[in-house]
Amino acid sequence: MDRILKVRKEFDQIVIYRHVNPDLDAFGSQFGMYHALKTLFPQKNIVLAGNMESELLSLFPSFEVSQLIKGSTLGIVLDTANRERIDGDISDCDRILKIDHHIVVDSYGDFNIEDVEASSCSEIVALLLKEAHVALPINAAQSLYLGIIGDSNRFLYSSTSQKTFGAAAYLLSAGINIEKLYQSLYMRNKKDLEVTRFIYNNYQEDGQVAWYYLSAQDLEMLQINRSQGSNYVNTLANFEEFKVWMAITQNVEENNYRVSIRSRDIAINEIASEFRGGGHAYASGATLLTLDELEILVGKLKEKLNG
Ligand SMILES: [Mn+2]
Repeated sequence: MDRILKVRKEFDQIVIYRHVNPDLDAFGSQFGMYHALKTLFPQKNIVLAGNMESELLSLFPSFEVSQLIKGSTLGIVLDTANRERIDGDISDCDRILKIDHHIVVDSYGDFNIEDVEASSCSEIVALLLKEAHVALPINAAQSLYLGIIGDSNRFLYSSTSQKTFGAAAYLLSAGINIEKLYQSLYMRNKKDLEVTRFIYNNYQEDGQVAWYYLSAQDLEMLQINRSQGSNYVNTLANFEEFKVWMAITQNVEENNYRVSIRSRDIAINEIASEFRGGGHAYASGATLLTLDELEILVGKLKEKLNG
């Protein structure tokens, strides 16, 4: 980290990137790095890259949009496994520093800090700053904490390690108010209640597989878009009778049906890949061309559960 801080001193500006479709960890590591560098190098031009339209932004401390200047540029790319997923153009950077926790497929940086064991990219950034004894500003700490919470599902996933809690302790020492943070993160509204009620009233089951289906009409009636509709998949999680649970949503634009599959104890990504999808062992996505395919998918899942 000291070496990197020294390297940073040599650049006129630093551009901070993250992946497209940012989640809490992408934003968290990006804003955490941004606010930390702003404090460390107040004379430097620190630029946030990527599309900044997201509902998630209301959770994060405010930031300034600054323009690129001419001069030597360091690009820091966070939480992004491969070049294609970077939100923004890195071609004008003189040097690239990649910091990531995904499986290593593309070490596109001039410097690469890759830790696949880390719960989140935000954890890596927090520990780097801790190692360098940076007195963290509260807005950086808050951002990084949100990132860790997002990717570890509030320390629930097995990716949570002693290092994760070490990072969290360092962030807490900056004085963040986690109760307020959790309140803003987990606050729901009546619309959520309506969608949840609809799912509980209409879900279907076959053996140990449960799912809900939201047609375009349902989505319109519930006043949510398709991807929001599939985000409710874990409404069917944590029921002892169901080992696999799914959200199926009609995708009118592409004339198909998107499936989010979650499971407990049993890997479902190989089955997902048979239906134009894939992902993690216990969390995958798939696409059905017709609803008739759903029956085949459920059949294969049941077969796997019984095998
Ligand atoms: Mn991440």
